Amino acid sequence: MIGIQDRKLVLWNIGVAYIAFLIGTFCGLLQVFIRNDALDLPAWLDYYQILTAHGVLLALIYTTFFIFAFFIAGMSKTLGNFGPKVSLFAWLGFIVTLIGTVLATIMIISGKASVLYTFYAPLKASGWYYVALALVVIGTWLSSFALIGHYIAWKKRNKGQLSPLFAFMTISTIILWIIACLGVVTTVVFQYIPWAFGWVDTINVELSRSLFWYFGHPLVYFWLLPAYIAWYVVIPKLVGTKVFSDSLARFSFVLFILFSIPVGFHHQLTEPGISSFWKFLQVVLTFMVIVPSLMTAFSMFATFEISGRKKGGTGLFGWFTKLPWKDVRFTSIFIAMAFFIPGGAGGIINASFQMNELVHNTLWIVGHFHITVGAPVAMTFMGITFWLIPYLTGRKFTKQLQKLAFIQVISWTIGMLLMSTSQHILGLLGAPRRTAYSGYNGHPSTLDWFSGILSNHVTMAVGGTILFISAMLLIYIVANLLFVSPKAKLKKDFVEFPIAESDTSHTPKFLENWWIWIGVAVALIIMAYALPLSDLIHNAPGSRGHITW
Ligand code: HAS
Repeated sequence: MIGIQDRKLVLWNIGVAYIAFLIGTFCGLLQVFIRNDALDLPAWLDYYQILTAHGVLLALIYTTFFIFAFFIAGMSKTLGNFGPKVSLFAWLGFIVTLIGTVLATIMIISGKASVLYTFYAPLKASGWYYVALALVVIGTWLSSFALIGHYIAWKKRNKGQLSPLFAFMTISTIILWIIACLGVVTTVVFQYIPWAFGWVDTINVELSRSLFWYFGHPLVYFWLLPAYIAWYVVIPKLVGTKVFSDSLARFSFVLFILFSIPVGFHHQLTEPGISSFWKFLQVVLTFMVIVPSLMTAFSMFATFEISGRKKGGTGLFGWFTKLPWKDVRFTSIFIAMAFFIPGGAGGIINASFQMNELVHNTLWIVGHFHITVGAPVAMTFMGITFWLIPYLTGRKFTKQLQKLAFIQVISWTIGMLLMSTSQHILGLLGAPRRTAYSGYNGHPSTLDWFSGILSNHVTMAVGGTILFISAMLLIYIVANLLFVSPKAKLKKDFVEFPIAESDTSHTPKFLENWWIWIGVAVALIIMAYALPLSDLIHNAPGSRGHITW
């Protein structure tokens, strides 16, 4: 069991994560009804306010607090309890991130920041909103430094040894995060804040977007990699086997450090001001960042097959039936993985230069991110929640709660399938994203888009409603695991922190030489970004701010 101080910190992070989840999913529910014309909002509240709150609270805040909860718990479990300095930094990080979150939420709710979670200029929010975003990033950096400090202390005590897989993966994700944040910090501090407070008149829009996406794409891997940690480290334990290959697992994370950053232009393929050459180069690098996900898929299938065969599964697929389907911690994550097959394929379509023309800025993209961050990542976090909270509180994950957890996971699956399928189809037909207005004044060809069995706003609304009910069930389970469920007394009732054995005897030591990977990553970033960014700095025009709401 990890120490009481570390446990408290993890529980606070989880608590804030689920408060953000509660408000964020409620905003999601409102949104599908507004798009369906089934709800009129009061005058002080509008669609873009709700959309911003939904995106920020779920995609940025829920994920960030949950991820740090998982990291802190795992690092404390695998490397030992935090020392006083590490604890101090981690608490400071938590508090600063929380202050940023509260300030950002106040700005959004008071109608001063309806700029969506990508806060594209020249839409202009209150300067305090950008200050809040900067605080969130600084807070995560403080927490990151705490974890790096803890890791360095362990390395000093264990000279020449490879760190445990969980710690290695956490540090890889943190390296990725720190390098990625440089882009958003630069644009927020040097462009948005001076512009929003009126110290300068205009903002270089294309530069700000490019710096945002320098950060925005690795951001999606900051969400995904903690889920992958659970897939690599927790899942083998739940299915009763070892990590399939320690070197493969570490190498896949190294590839994410290298290739997840110099690819941001694939979000800007339709934008003027960046030449096709640089877009093409970054599309090629995007195809490189698909490789570690394919390695992960391979590793997962191997893990399942080895485990199933060990339990007597025969024939080509006999092992499949031997997986622990009755264990909701496993089933939730398995469904998460299954979602990532179409989710990842959709990503490959988005990244394919020409096909991007068809899907960009349509509901297809909204479908894509719901079956990447909204299912593979979120459902893995749910699977983690079911054991992490009772592990920390010492409460029982009772049979009744397990049943509820199954209902929750299945309903999330159904809701997400309905909503995201509808979004994908509508997007292919041409329905736009980032807008409340989607009827084109009742033009016949537009009305036609919404007449399919799956491709209509009602399906989306039904899906959204099921998702909301599922989210409320999850909140009920979380509250029970935190405060209500009886304390475990017998050994069998204590919930464990599942960490699988990982054989490091064949793992090359250079995989943990971070300077090599940071060096290669920086070289790739310079290659992909130096010239186009310099061109934008010198040639892209500035724009005054617009407040359209
Ligand atoms: Fe993406 C847009 C390309 C992955 C999230 N993406 C977005 C946006 C978000 C997002 C939020 O190239 C919208 C941003 C905005 O607001 O404008 N994405 C990709 C590519 C990948 C990818 C190439 N995206 C993600 C992940 C996300 C995420 C992960 C969140 C966590 N995405 C794009 C592009 C755009 C984009 C363009 C811009 C589009 C535009 O025009 O605006 C790749 O990383 C995907 C690789 C994944 C795979 C899948 C591997 C499968 C695995 C599962 C194995 C399953 C098992 C279970 C073992 C190749 C690992 C077996 C089960 C059985 C049932 C058999």
